[in-house]
Amino acid sequence: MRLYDFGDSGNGYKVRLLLAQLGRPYELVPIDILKGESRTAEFLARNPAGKIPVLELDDGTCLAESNAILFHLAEGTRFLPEDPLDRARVLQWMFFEQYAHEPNIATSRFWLRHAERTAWHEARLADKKTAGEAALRVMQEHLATRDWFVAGRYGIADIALYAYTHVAPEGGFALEPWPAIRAWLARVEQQPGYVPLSGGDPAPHS
Ligand SMILES: N[C@@H](CCC(=O)N[C@@H](CS)C(=O)NCC(=O)O)C(=O)O
Repeated sequence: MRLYDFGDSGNGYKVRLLLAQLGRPYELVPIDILKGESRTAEFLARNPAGKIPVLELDDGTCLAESNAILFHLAEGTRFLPEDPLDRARVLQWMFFEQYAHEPNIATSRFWLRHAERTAWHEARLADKKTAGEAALRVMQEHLATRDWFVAGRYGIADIALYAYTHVAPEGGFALEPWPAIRAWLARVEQQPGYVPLSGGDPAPHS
């Protein structure tokens, strides 16, 4: 199994975290998205959308979209419930992550870390701040009365949302106003097999 990935990507990190927690070996193939390596003909043959992460199975089949990869890898494991309604709730939170959270929090983080800051970016950062904070509010309210997103246990909905929430300050989103989120981040980091996004220890959240 091979994972085509970019080290600073939270979308790629979701997959790395689950693979570590599953104890599944894989070959990491670094793709430098800042140098256009996700847009070469060779890479587009693996994912026509030109985005990492891409998981290549041992038979050469490729699967893209971080949350689809999580769903596939988690099948039959403790990270994905069996109950049909719970599985739909996992999808509910992963679609929320892709629609309400990632386009605001992850994109702001990417622009602040890697992109040139133009007036165009500044205007959009302001809109993304409002929308990203709305997403954090939804998470805070859900977690105010629960330890985990779905079915009372840690799973791929938590992994999908953890990836960009724990680095939200790098996108200009303070976590101080959200105590239930900070407590949940700390719980995620105590899970067996947890690995950080990059080499060092995660920042404390509480
Ligand atoms: N919805 C996709 C988003 C993937 C994505 O945005 N990947 C970024 C890095 S985080 C990328 O590959 N960008 C390179 C490019 O667009 O050329 C997922 O969840 O996997």
